[in-house]
Amino acid sequence: MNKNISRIESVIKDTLKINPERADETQKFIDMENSEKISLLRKMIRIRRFEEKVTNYKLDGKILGPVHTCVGQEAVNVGVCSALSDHDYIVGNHRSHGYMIAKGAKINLLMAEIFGKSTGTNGGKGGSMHVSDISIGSLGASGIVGSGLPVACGAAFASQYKNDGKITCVFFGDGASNEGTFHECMNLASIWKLPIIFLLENNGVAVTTLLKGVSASLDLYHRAQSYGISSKQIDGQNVEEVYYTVKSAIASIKEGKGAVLIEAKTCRFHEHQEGHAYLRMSDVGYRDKQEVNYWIANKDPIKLFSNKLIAEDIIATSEIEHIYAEENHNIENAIAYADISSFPSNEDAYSNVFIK
Ligand SMILES: Cc1ncc(C[n+]2csc(CCOP(=O)(O)OP(=O)(O)O)c2C)c(N)n1
Repeated sequence: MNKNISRIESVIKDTLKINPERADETQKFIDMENSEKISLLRKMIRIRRFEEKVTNYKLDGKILGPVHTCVGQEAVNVGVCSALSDHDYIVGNHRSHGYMIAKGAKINLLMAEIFGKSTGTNGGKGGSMHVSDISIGSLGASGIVGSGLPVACGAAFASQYKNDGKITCVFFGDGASNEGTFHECMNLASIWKLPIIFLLENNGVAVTTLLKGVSASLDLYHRAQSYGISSKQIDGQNVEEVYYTVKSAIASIKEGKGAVLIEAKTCRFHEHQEGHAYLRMSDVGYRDKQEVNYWIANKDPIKLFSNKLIAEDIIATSEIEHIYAEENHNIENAIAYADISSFPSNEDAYSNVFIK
């Protein structure tokens, strides 16, 4: 038992170890309105409730195809997308529901897409791993690990070429940072000084492979330095730190200093993939319940931010409960919308295949 506890403590210490000497970006942007702070909290709650519902429906067999949720990682989604402008671009990966919601996706359409319905953001032909919506600047998502990086470099190059002032942010995990595309794209973005943010969500695990088993260093932001890209490691469970760091990165890119890499240390509370029979933490043994319970008790970004806002007298507990009730209601509506929508028709198989 004691041996197990010390193993868990050491995993926790390793996984969330963040450079304590990092510069505090929050000092540069201390003017955030209270209403904006509450909005950050609301968006995280929206994502959490959305993902919990999706998990239940997947486990009930009502959603076809793989589903990866971002429960525990909401502060990264919300901090980043709230710092970006509406016209900026994002490129996701297999775990993209949260980025979409944080960037302003309509949850009815997103839910319908995950249910594979024709009313979805992608006509029901994408499903959970391929959600995108050009109207909110979400360029695409893909289940091929590391494949978003070159797409994002292309978008950033187009913005640079057209001088349209837009910034592209690409989200990827620690697993993707071991793909060749990561290194190729970092080099390209550096020599072309592309207006791009590489947002590395380091949750310490890729499916069941612990980072510490495959990487000589648990600090991945150092990798950017070898490509001449400025980089920073931050606490991905602190939504304000994420927000301010991205604001600072945007300012630096707008000054013409080129690409930035941000490594947000974070934790995934759920399984890699909801309901996958062979990847359960308990069966595979890469993680156990005690460890996950530790994350939930101590590193839940919503609890941490709620407590901070309450302590600063910015919001009352009753108001937070009200936000939960409203978001629950909207998500129930989204489920009802997805449920009554129809699946794509046979003819739809031929639509949106070629550009006319
Ligand atoms: C090129 C490629 N290799 C392997 C896989 C199988 N796979 C799916 S998700 C995943 C892990 C990705 O880990 P990470 O990038 O850290 O993202 P996370 O799942 O932690 O969010 C892997 C290996 C894949 N989909 N594509």
